[in-house]
This record gives sequence, C-alpha cells and structure tokens, in this order.
Amino acid sequence: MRKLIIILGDQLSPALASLRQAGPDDLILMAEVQTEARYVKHHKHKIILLFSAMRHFAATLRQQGFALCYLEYGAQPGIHSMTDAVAHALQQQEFSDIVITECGEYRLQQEILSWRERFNLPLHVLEDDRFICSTAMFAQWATDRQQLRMEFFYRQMRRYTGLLMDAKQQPVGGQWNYDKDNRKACPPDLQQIPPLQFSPDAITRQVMALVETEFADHPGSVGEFHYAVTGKAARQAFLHFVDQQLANFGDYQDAMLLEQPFLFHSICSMYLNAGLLDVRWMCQKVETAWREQSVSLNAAEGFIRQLIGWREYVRGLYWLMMPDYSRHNFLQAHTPLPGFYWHAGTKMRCMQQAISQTLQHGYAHHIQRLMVTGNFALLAGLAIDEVTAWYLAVYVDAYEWVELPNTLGMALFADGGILASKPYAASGAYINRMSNYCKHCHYQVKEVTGAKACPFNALYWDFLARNESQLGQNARMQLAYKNWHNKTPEQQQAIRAQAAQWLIQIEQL
Ligand code: FAD
Ligand code: DLZ
Ligand code: SF4
Repeated sequence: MRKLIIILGDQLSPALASLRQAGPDDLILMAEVQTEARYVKHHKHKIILLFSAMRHFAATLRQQGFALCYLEYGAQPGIHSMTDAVAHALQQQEFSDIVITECGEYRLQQEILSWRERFNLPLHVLEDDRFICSTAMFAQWATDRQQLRMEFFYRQMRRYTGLLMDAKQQPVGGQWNYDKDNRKACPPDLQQIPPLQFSPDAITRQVMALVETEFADHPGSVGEFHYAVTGKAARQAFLHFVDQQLANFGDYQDAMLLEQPFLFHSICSMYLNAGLLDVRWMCQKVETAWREQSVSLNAAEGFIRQLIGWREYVRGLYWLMMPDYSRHNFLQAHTPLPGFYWHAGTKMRCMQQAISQTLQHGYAHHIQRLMVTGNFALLAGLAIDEVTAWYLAVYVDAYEWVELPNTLGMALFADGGILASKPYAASGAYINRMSNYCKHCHYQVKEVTGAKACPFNALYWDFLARNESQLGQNARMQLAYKNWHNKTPEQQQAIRAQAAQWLIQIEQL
C-alpha cells in the first residue's frame, strides 16, 4: 500500500527515519506554508535558508528516484498549514498510512497528532534518531532524580557514545570537563579566520526574491544572506571550522569582541538544527582532530560537551516538561521588551553589538545570548513570553525545543531552577572581563549610580534585592547576597533608586 511521507523544513537529513521507510510506491510531501513561516517573525535568513535548503533537498530526492510532491510558498491557493498540505495530497491520491518523523515543537506536534482523527488513517510518528538520546531514554535517565543537571547527563552520554573515553571507559585526560579552561578573554589582535560563506545560487536567489516581497517586515536583510543551503556545503563549512578555528574555540569560548560577531565559534547550529549536519559525524571529526593532535583536549571536549551535553540535554528537558514548561514565570517578570531589542538603538555598547549582529546575521554566540541580551532581560525583569518570542524570531537556528529551555530556563531562570542551579545574573564587571565592549561604551562600567553608570550594575543589585524571597535561600547565591547585605542602607537605597530610574527610562538606555 502507498504511504504518504511528510518531511518538515528542519528534517533535511538523508538518513531521516521516515525517509528510510520510503519505498518506490510512496509519495514524499514537502510544503512551504504560512503557519510555519509566520508563527513568529522569523529572521529573513532563516526563511531563506530553510526554503532554499528544502528545495535543494527535494531536487536531490527527485534525482534519486523518489516520488515527491513539493508545494512552493503561496503557489496553491488555500494551503496555509501542514494540515492543509496533507489534506491536499490526500485529495489527489489514496494512501494507506501517513508517516512522519517526530517534529521539534510542541505546537506542531499537537497539529500532527490531530491528523489521526481528522484524516482517519493510521499515523506513524517515528522517533527522531538524529538525536543521540531519544525522548524515552532521557525520561528514563530523569526518573527518580531529585535534580536534573546537565553535567551528569553529559557523563552518561560520554559513556554511551564512547566519545573521548579511554579503553577502561574513563574520560581521556582523567577529567570529564575542562569548563574552567574555556573562559579566557580574547586579545583583540589574535588572528580570526572568518567562517565559510557561500554565494547564493539560482534556487537561493529565487527564494531571496520571494522573501523580499512576502516577508518584508521580518528582521534581517535579504541581500546579506551567506549561509550554506545543502548538506555538502554545510559539511564544508564545519570542516573549515575544525581546521581553522577549533584550536582556539576552547580557550575563547566565552570571550566577546567588538565587531567580531563569530570569533572562534562553529556557526553550525542553523545547519545542524535543519538536518544538514549530523551530530555523530561532527563529534567524530572533532575527536579525530584531538587524536591527531591538531587541537587540545580542552577545545575538543568543550565542543563535544556542547553537542552531546547541552544540545541533547535541553531537547530531552523540553519534551519531558512541555507544555507546562512554557508557562513558568518564577520571578514574576512582566516588564515589556524595550524597542531596542528590535533595532539595536541603545547606548549600551554590549547590547548594541549583540543585537545589531543578531539583526544582521541572525546569529550571536552563546555568551552574547546568555550574558548580554539574556542577562539584561533577567536583571530588568522583562516579560518571559516577549523575550522567548524574540529569541525564537531573531536567530536562524531557533526552534522551540532548543530556544525555550535556553531562554526561559538558562537565561531567565523562569523555571525556578529546573535547568540551572542558579540565575546567570551578572553586573557589568563580568562583561568587562570577557570583552572589550566597555572601553567603547557611553556608560562607565565601574560606576553603579549616576547618569553615566553602567545600567547592568544597579540593575544587578536591584535584581538580588527584588527577588530575595525566591533566591535568598539558594546556596549558590549566598556570596552575592552577603555582598549586598554588606552595603549600608543608604547605599542600598541609592542603588535601588538608580535601578528604578533605569527601568522608567528603559527605552532611552
Ligand atoms: P558553538 O559555540 O560553536 O557550539 C557548538 C554547537 O553546540 C552549537 O552549534 C549548538 O548546536 C551546540 N550548543 C552549544 N550550546 C548549546 C546550548 N546551550 N543549547 C543547545 N545547543 C548548544 N541554540 C540553538 O541552536 N537554537 C536556539 O534557538 C538557541 N537559543 C538560545 C537562546 C539563549 C537565551 C541562549 C543562552 C542560548 C541559545 N542557544 C540556542 C544555544 C547557543 O547559544 C547556540 O547553539 C550557539 O550560540 C550556536 O552558535 P554556534 O553554532 O556557533 O555554536
Ligand atoms: C521554520 C520553518 C519555516 C519558516 N517554514 C517551514 C515551512 O514552510 N515548511 C516546513 O515544513 N517547515 C518549516 N519550518 C520548520 C518548522 O517550523 C519546524 O519543522 C517546526 O518548527 C518543528 O521544529
Ligand atoms: Fe555594557 Fe555596561 Fe560595559 Fe557599557 S559599560 S558595554 S552597558 S557592561
């Protein structure tokens, strides 16, 4: 019997579970649809990357002899959602079953599950085994644990994959984690080799024209698109990173520099999350680079930890906790998102750099997302739903399974400590230590009060004071609270008045 096999825009992997089931009689359905393209104002580069990569992927499948129905954006009137696309395919031909690989967002998962009743056909939702840890395996790991912590999950994943393990099943080098060696500030004159960029081909140029007209009000500029849109090009970009940048990734993972949007990061999350790269292949390349002594252990371990540790961990957590997870607001944060998140017009140099490169490339690296834009949102108590919607919109790599735990849990501590053991709250001193931003800022990083004081400083202390009932008992916050309590009541009052002032004039910061 003939199966209808659906492939979503972030499932562009030749070894996808549902594709492995495709036989000569089956039809593969791919569709560019409004509901997926518009549920947030995705960055223009994200839409270009996905639509172009989908079209390239479809062309390859056709060449390989698969029967394929590809619905281009707006080409078929009345098709606005994946459900409409499936209904359209079912009107054209008869099928015995619908087959799809698990999707990445709860929102779409609910839509897919509704097909069973709506179309009255057997629906097979296959495990997405592009992830190393299945949702069932994660749930099993989480069972009976009082606290979920990435580090223990990561060790389990190292044992499970054998990555960076010795013959006795011990971590190579004798340590699981070299995190403390990943925190050097970067000398501004250290040579940077930019990530590989790609010129748009005819298919991409067609999509760029479409995005220019249909998504004109979305962030980003079409003309600056430079990402890979095929698996082959994405692998090239990643190998370039391993060859040229990985050696420095370990030391400078947390560093930030003015006018250096990419530093020594891999710029591969947008490819990996769309299915153009394979996580096991990437880890093997990195392990090999270490075994061949081209990179240090702290670089290889630091990188592999992000992939088999953090990435798999946040995905497991998302599916374990949804849908309740998205409703957490532990610190009752409700301040509206300031307009500068959308246009980068702020005198805070750190925020200006992180936001402007985000709007330009749909990219900022982890510490910019966490300790600059995320930290500001945490300290200022910005509304959780507005902040999470912003992160989901502006990054080319954003899908809710990865964005929500990172934003709501890691950056905003809105889950009250499910993901992180303490809030990643920091004053200007942290940003000054890890970057050269403060030297070029309108504000003075060492000042706490006054018109020119760094806003992060008063907001940091005010954050502690404001949230003492929720955070005061947290063992990892004791030193911070001790420092706050060491201040005189007059100092505390002046700092809190300054923070209140910043919040009143937040749009002018
Ligand atoms: P590198 O620094 O080169 O790291 C290598 C890879 O490790 C990344 O490509 C990514 O796949 C993985 N990785 C690293 N850190 C994380 C993490 N915390 N969670 C999951 N994977 C990780 N990542 C996304 O892929 N999509 C998102 O929507 C997203 N939203 C984020 C929101 C916030 C508030 C924060 C703090 C982090 C977010 N991250 C997200 C995680 C991380 O910032 C990005 O994966 C990383 O910056 C991507 O750049 P890169 O490929 O150059 O990463
Ligand atoms: C992000 C996205 C966009 C912009 N457009 C489409 C689309 O038109 N068709 C499609 O199949 N997928 C698209 N996607 C990716 C989906 O939103 C993604 O599969 C879900 O968010 C689950 O991760
Ligand atoms: Fe950011 Fe404050 Fe430094 Fe300015 S002084 S760059 S606002 S941390």
